[in-house]
Amino acid sequence: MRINVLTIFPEMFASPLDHSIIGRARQRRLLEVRISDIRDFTTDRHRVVDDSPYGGGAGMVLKPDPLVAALEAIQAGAAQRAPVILMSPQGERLEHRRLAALAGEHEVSILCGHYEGIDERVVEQWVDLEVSIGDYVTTGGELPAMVLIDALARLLPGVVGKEESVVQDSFFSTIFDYPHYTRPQCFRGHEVPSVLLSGNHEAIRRWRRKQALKKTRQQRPELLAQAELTEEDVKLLAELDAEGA
Ligand code: 4GX
Repeated sequence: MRINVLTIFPEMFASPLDHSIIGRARQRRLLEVRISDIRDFTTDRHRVVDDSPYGGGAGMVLKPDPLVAALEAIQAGAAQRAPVILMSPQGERLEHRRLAALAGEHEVSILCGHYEGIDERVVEQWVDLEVSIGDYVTTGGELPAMVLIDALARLLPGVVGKEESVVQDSFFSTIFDYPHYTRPQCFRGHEVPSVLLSGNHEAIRRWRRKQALKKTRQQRPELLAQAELTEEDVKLLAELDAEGA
């Protein structure tokens, strides 16, 4: 998959996309990230990318001309036009379902806004989808874009190893993962739950499922309400109730 990024801070993308799973995916050509500096598409002497809003008011707005010139440069020579995504607090909240759909695209372009935002004519005429990473405000669209790229990349075939993809599956369904423990067996007086040392795989499986249900109900009861529960799940939840958990 190819991801084009349009930004006024291209340097911000260097480190986060160079390491770990995403860095490896890029080396292996499973993912290609192309960063465009919007400033390179200005035509004035001072390379100005922003201007004050018509109608007055605080802050600045990204000018439409360099933005659209950058989009056209990306689209030049492309077989089809890749969907254009704007990172914005006014966008649809990013969720797994949307990521799974986007993972099926050959190419997408991500626009990183700044200040009060971008000229609305660009949103109306050139943007296909507005995406928000949550109901809070970041200082720019770059970190939200990197969140989108990271979460999208791990859904591409071959990016996450086989072992991890099983864990990934547990996030597809709407119940949380179970808690994990590693050595030492006793850490600062806190023991690993004894069932995990028992060697009884059936007891371990059941305990993990119960803990996953407990955590989900505590943190996100609405996820549990949507989940498809098995007969065993219902039994485990009743046990948790009886324990007062
Ligand atoms: N999820 N921000 C973008 C500027 C802006 C405003 C309006 C376009 C339209 C954010 C988020 C986010 C702050 C990035 C405002 N750009 N982006 N920026 N939450 O808060 O994605």
